[in-house]
Amino acid sequence: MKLRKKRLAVMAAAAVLALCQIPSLHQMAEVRAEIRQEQPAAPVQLHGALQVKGANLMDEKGEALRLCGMSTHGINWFPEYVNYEAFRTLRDDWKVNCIRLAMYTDEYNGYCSGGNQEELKKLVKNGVQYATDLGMYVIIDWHVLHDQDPNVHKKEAISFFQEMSSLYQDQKNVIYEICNEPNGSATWDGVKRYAEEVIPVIRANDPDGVIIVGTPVWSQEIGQALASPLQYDNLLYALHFYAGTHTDWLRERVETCASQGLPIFVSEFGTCDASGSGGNQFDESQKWMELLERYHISCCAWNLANKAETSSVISAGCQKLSGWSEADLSESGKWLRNYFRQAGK
Ligand code: IDC
Repeated sequence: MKLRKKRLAVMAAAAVLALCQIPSLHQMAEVRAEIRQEQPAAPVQLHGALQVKGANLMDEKGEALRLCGMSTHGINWFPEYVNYEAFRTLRDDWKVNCIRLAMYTDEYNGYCSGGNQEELKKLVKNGVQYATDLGMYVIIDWHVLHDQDPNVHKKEAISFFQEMSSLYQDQKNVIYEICNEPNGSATWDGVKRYAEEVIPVIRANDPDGVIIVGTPVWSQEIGQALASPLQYDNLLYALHFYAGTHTDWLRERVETCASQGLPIFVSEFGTCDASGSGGNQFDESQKWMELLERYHISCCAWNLANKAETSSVISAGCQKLSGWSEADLSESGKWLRNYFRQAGK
C-alpha cells in the first residue's frame, strides 16, 4: 500500500511536469501567429484575380487594390535583372507587389528590330514564372517607344499577345500592357484601332485578363481616352510621368480624369526628368504619390538596372543582381524603396 501511494505520487509529479512542458493551446496559437507574421501571404494569394470596376483596380473580393512595383529596364538590354532573387528582394525588402517586364519592340535589338524573339520570349516567360512563384503580379509590357505608333508592329504584337495570353489564361497575376508609349505621329484614333485588334486576341484566350492601354504623347493624353473610351471591361489607361518634367498641369489632368471615372494605371514613372536622367525632384515625386494614393492609382517605377542614369535604382558601380543593401542603391532607388516600404505596410 505504501509502495502504491509512492508510485502514485511519482506518477502525479511526472504528469504535472509533463503538463508544464506541453505548450497550452493559447501558446500554440501564439506560435502559429508568429510564423504567419514571418511569412506573410504573398500578394496574389491574398488578393487573387484582378478586375476593374469604375475607376478602380480591384481584387477578387471587390476591394480596391493598389499595385506598386518596379519596372525592369529593357529586358533586351539588362536581361540579368530578370531573376528570382531580384524579384524576391523587391517583394520582401522593398515591399512591392508587382513587376513590370519591359520588352522594347524597336531599339536595343528590340523584338521587332533584329532581337532574338525566342530568347526574348524566354526571358518574359522566366520573369512571369519568377513572379508567379513569388505570388506577385506581373505586367507584360510591349514597349513601343522609338517606333512611335503601335500600328507599325501590329502584326508582331498580335502574334506575341496571342501566345502570351494562351500561356497565361488561367493565371490570376498576369497583366497585359499592349503599347507602352504611343508618341510622335500616333493618334488616339490610331491607338484605338490597334487596341481593337489586339484586345480581342487576348480576350479570346483570357476573357477576364486585365489590360493596360497606352495613350498618345508618351502616355500622357488620358483625356482623349476619357472622351472616347474603348468598349471593353477590365481595361486601364496608361499615364506616365517623370517628376522633373511633368508637374501640376499633368496632375490636374489625372485628377480630372480619375474623378470622372477613368481607370488609370501609372505603369511607368520616374523621380527625375523625362530623359530618365537629370536631377531627382523628390518634392514633386511626393506630390505625385499623394495624388496616386488619393485615387488608389497603381504605379511602377522606372527602372531596375545599374545604368549610369538617374532613373536606374541600382548604383552604377554595383554589380549585385539581388539582395541590395541601401548603399547599393542610387538616390532614386533609396527614395523609391523608402516610399514602397511605407506604402506597402
Ligand atoms: C529610357 C532609358 C534609357 C534609354 C532610353 C531610350 O532610361 O536608358 O537610353 O529609354 O531608349 C520613357 C520610356 C522609357 C525611357 C524613359 C526615360 O518609356 O523607355 O527609358 N522614359 O527616358 N518614357 C518617358 C521617359
